[in-house]
Amino acid sequence: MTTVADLKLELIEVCEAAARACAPFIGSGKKDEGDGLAVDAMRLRINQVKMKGVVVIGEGAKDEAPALYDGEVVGTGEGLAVDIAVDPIEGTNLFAKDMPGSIVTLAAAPKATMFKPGPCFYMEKQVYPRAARGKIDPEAPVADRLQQLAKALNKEVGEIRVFVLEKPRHHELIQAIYACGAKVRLSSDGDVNGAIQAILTKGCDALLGIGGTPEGIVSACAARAMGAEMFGRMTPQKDFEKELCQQQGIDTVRIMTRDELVTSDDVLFIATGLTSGAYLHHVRSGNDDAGKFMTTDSIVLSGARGNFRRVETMLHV
Ligand code: VTB
Repeated sequence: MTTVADLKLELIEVCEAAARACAPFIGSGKKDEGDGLAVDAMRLRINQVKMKGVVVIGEGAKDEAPALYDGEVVGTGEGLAVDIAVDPIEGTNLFAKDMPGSIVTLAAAPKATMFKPGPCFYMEKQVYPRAARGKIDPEAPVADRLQQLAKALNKEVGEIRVFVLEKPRHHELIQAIYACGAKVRLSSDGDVNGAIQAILTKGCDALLGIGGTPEGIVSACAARAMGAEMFGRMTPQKDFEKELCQQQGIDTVRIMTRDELVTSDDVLFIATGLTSGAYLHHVRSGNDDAGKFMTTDSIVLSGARGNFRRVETMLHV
């Protein structure tokens, strides 16, 4: 293995294993049970991958959910040194309610190339497709940015669809988008899913708004792999988080570029569908003469020039 991208087939299996493990809880109304199973399956499989991996972006601290934790050493300890970012169930509410857009996600890049957000759990994100790269002024008002985007995509502003998390903090943003005549795709959760829709131009043309920083780093890996555009700014929301950011001198003003969020071109992003979505099927199960099987649908984005794979796996379990 000479590159992180070479690990793709093994790391897909990590995501698939997580998806199969938690699938029985899709639509069960229970989010923690599924999350725990996904985390355990992911941990078991990732520790068989030949790499010196460290989880630099885990989850859990924010939601106090079961997690692969920050600093956890993963892999067999041989081969390449790799930064791993994971979200075993991105969109646990969507998962529990069987609503579109819940995915297993994992991103990988060479050691020390992923930005470490420290105590800042929230990031203001802007994600645009490849055709808009270099053509959006991230500091400009939303109306101007939508104009720039429409021009880059050769569309009318009224044809632009922006993914925004449906949260009270986004009220003004949503009104500003409507005021331009553009459309908003709202979802209660899952802004990695929104970022991927924008990156692949599958359903949306942009993602705007404040979501989790871990999800932001994962999205930046996907954006870099596809040559798409992304910007991020640390925006602490909770009081304790604001205090910690201030104490640690975290810059909450400057907008970071995609290439600051992940500094290598050798990036890998994987998503496996849990519930149905704009670009992935949900986990399916069935029986044939060889017994019970489960089918998963994944996408793999790698390198920096837009290498895209779709992997459907049917496995007897
Ligand atoms: C964000 C977003 C995630 O949860 O973290 C959000 O990035 C949490 O926002 O994709 P609130 O704390 O305001 O609820 C998700 O939507 C799902 O984990």
